[in-house]
Amino acid sequence: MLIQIPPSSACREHEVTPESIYLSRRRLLAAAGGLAAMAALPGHAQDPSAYPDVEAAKSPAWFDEKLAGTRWQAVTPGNEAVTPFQDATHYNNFYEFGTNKGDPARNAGQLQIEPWTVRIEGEVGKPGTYSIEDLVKPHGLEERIYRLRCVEAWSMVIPWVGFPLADLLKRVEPTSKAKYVSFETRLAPEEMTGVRSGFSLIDWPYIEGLRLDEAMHPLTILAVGMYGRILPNQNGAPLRLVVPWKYGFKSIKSIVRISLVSEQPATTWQSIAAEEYGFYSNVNPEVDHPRWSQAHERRLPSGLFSPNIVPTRMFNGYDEVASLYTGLDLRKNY
Ligand SMILES: Nc1nc2c(c(=O)[nH]1)N[C@H]1C(S)=C(S)[C@@H](COP(=O)(O)O)O[C@H]1N2
Ligand SMILES: [Mo]
Repeated sequence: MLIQIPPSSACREHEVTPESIYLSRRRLLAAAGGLAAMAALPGHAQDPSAYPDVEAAKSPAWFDEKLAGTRWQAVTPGNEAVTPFQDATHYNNFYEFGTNKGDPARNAGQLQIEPWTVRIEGEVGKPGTYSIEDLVKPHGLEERIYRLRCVEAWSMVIPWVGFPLADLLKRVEPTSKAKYVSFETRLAPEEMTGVRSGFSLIDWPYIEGLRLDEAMHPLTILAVGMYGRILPNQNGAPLRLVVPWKYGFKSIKSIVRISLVSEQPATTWQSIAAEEYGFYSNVNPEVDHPRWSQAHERRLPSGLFSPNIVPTRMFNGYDEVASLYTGLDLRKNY
């Protein structure tokens, strides 16, 4: 985000968007119409193959068992087109695997995700180290189709499969001293070419954080899947945060530690450039990044000759979070 930018030139791979993507996009629009109709039938399971061009993947038994009970389309895309799977999985930010958008798809296969444990600690009554299967087991999965707005001014619409972070936090019983939640990504230099390169400005591991009330908001989820299948490594397998009203960098990938703390945590991008990336990072078309406007975004796929520019909405269109920020100056607290 520091090294590459001008957002207008940041999508080289999409300047020559193959015809096939547009064709599949048209099919997807048709499929989305069908899904909306299906969602109206209570208890009707969606066939995940409704998303075109999804690469099949072998997934562990714990995931298959949970996926079978998924509440599909718990949050629908409205009249927006879901981003094709190929774009959502080949245009990524995951700096542990390189700084170019295609690097995570190329390199994140190196990440060892089995076995995977998550440490939950700090201001909680029930700290512990959980295997990914034990962590997810008590929770019902839901499909949430959310807009993802990157601070670099591009965006996608992604069908996540996950569960509310609040449900997990309640399980571990936050104490009265818990005011923030901090999250940490796995750090394994031998698996992460971007960490080994030493080129990055990031002081690893990648850290993100939320205020406790933001973490408890029903829109905040932990995702384990997308497009009706397991999360690809480049999208943050096996467990990543999704906070749809905040810039994408808050949605930390491949989480190994969740700490409830009393002080605001020092987060990765804020530590690198506090004047550019704030702790809150709520999507806000009225507060520009010092080096570019945040008033509009490129909705991917977006080609050179058919740029798909849409206005950015306050809180990325998730107005229901506004009450979290009553009395807070969002210009100062960007
Ligand atoms: N650990 C880690 N998490 C991360 C990042 C990263 O570099 N490392 N990039 C963030 C940024 S800038 C964005 S926009 C989203 C992108 O998520 P996606 O690749 O699944 O679309 O992941 C976020 N989570
Ligand atoms: Mo981002």
